[in-house]
Amino acid sequence: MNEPWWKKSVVYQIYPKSFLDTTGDGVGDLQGIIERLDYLKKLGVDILWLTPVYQSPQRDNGYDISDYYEVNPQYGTMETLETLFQEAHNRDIRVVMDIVVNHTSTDHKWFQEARKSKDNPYRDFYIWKDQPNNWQSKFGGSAWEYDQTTNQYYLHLFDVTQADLNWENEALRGEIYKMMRFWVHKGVDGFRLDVINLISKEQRFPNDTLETPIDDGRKFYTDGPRIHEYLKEMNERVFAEKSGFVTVGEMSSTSLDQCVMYTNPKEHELNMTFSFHHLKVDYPNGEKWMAAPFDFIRLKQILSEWQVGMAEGDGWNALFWCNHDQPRVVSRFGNETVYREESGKMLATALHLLKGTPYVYQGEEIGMTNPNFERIEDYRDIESTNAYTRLLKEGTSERDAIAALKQKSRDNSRTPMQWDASENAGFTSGSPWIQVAPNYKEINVQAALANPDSVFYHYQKLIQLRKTNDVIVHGTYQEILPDHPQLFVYLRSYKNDRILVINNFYATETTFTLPRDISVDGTSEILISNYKDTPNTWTDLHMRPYESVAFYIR
Ligand code: TEU
Repeated sequence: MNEPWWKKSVVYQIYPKSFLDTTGDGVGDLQGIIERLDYLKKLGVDILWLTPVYQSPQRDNGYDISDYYEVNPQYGTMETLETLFQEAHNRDIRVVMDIVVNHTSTDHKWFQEARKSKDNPYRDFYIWKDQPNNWQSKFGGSAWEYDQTTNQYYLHLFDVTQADLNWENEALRGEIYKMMRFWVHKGVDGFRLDVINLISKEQRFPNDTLETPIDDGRKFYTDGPRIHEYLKEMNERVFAEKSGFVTVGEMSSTSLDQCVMYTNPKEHELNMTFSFHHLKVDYPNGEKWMAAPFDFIRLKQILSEWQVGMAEGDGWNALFWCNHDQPRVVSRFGNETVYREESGKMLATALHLLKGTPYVYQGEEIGMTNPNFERIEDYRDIESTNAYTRLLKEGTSERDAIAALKQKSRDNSRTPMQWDASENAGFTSGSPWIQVAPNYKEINVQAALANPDSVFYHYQKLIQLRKTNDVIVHGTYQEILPDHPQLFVYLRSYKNDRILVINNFYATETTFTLPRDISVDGTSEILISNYKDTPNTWTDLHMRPYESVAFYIR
């Protein structure tokens, strides 16, 4: 079957600020990434996704761009970035850049011009109103900021320093496409498009009810009225220019139907989408900032719903547990202590054998955990520190507020990459911009590479299996035992191949019985497992703590 190359690929996400510092300033840089490309090659990944490295005041760690055409000097120079592209391509690794076009930094020259006067040529690059509606920022507080100079308010769905762009303005769209083509001509192989489903706003800007955390205005700008028109235009004027160009859209609060439309090839919009419903199963009543256990049955339901729905609609999932905005998956859905490696491998198998393109977030491949910072002073993320302030103001105890940040803060995945057991985990010779997780002496790349049974080699094997097993890329998906309280079990089928994947998400042992038409017997070949002595024939179908196994079944 002649399928697009990115369906067999695995993507590695790098958060440059925390990857490797080669200058001693405590911040990761582009040269550090160049020096670790052979490590990525050993892991076997095909695509490298770089979060933003453009000029930025770093209020939101680069998602607040002040110049799309310049590299942030803290990360290096344009020449170093071009060398990175070249060195990655020399290793047959493609590079995807993060593109943030829902908003710019208020330091951007467009905004600096726009705020000068109501008739400034750049005024309509942004969204200005005489009076704000009641929409709320995703980082807390009103989504509108008063600007005294012209006695109007501007919209910011995120931080006050991240002003939303007005996509209704054709001149603005033309500037964005011109910028995108600049990076395509630089040799970039694809884009990750930040909150791209928020760019089309309902032009009446109506109030919302504010009755629940999701009645905050998002229904009037999420998957908005002209979003598909804009994405088709973007595809035609930018992506279509380069054969094999890969695009993944980050879709905040979206729906399955929308993601089918975004990624069905007949729509000529995007190749795949990130959706987050499976990463909100530990948000009680939709409230992120509360420490809570995750709802395992709901997690399985969502994963299955999206597997079936995207396949039926000829859409394509980006598969991920973790990124720079999410806690470390082994802490969230696995076990960060006794069964850290077993659960890290189980989670990898559970995700990578699904239908879609898997994403590995830096450090996930060695089972890095949340740092469990106990002091607010150790947190750096604007969303987290805003939430902490709000929680205390609302009467939450300091203990519960810290508990919420320990579980949910975006800083959980932004601590420095743990390279070895030397000071600062080999990340920097200086003082790191954010503390290294305390367990770096045990959990680091050097230790992982020296241990043939490490999480690293489990990821390496899964990445390899995708290349040699069409059933993983093309197979149908069927959940088995959906009501089992501990096991996530599914069957993938393609032509004469069937693989059964069984994952125990808990530290307790359990047994199960399979449907009559599925038998695991002496002819069943193990594809991958996370215990060294997994039997390939079972009489009592017994699963040990966090045990995971994938069988070929005939
Ligand atoms: O994230 C958008 C987004 O939805 C998340 O920030 C989410 O709102 C948050 O994690 C709470 O669940 C993208 C980028 O990934 C993020 O780093 C940026 O802060 C944000 O957009 C604004 O550009």
